[in-house]
Amino acid sequence: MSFAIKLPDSVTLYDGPTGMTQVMIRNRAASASIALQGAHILSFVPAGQQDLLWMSDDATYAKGKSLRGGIPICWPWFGAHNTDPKLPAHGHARTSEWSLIKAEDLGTDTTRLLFELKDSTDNRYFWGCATRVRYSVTIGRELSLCLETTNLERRDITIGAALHTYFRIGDIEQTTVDGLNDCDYLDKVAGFARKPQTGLVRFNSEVDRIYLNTPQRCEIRDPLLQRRIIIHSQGSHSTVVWNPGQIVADKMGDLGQQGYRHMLCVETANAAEDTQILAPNQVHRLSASYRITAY
Ligand code: TA6
Repeated sequence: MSFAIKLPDSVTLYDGPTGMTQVMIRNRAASASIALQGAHILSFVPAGQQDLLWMSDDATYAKGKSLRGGIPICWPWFGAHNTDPKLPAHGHARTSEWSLIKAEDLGTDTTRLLFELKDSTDNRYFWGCATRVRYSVTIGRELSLCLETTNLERRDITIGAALHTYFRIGDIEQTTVDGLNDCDYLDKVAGFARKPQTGLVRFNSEVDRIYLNTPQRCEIRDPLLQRRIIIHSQGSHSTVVWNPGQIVADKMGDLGQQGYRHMLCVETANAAEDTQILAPNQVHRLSASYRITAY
């Protein structure tokens, strides 16, 4: 496949399911694949380890459809649009085409890619604001992400966002999240009631929460896969924690057989009261990095 920019040896392009263009990265520390639709990271496998990410066996790979699993980018709003219910949940960045504008090796074990959201009809139709949106993805021993929004309007704009990461886990009922102790959360399952978190976050039914004033570090503890996933965030003071539980998962239809047991979303976000107001020319960066360590 020919391409406008020069690609290093660690990066190749190929046609994924239903002809969707995907980028494959292989260096000494890790391999990864990313769909150009949504700049959607589908897998990240550090050398000698299991995938950090979970993709549903029943994900639909179709133009303009969000993929279930991996790392969807929620932008320019998180969740439902706050005034127009007809607009797509989580915005349109996750279903729009992105361009790969740069790819470079930083040594033999790190590769950095830079994507830009195309200024598409969707962008103008759903959003209508002039912005530059870039997404830097660094693949090495850890996976590092930075979503950068620049306001090109002559007025303030409001941005909500999340890196809606689906982590692969051994079993949801044995998995916990540490680091959110003492934070309040908005509980979507209880009409967004505000509640305090005490201790570890545990899962035995649907959990759908926006944690507020969250620290820059939290971790997923997974005794079955014998690993911990350390999450570092910047430019974010809200963290979304989501697992649909069996009842909601069965209704969703694209989570696969018992898929909900093997996924957990912990999302570095700008959600609820952490939504960002950007002045003209202001740049906001939402960053996350993920590292796997022994349990
Ligand atoms: O991030 C949690 C959440 O907003 C949940 O409320 C749940 O609906 C999930 O995202 C998936 O949303 P989606 O639009 O991808 O079906």
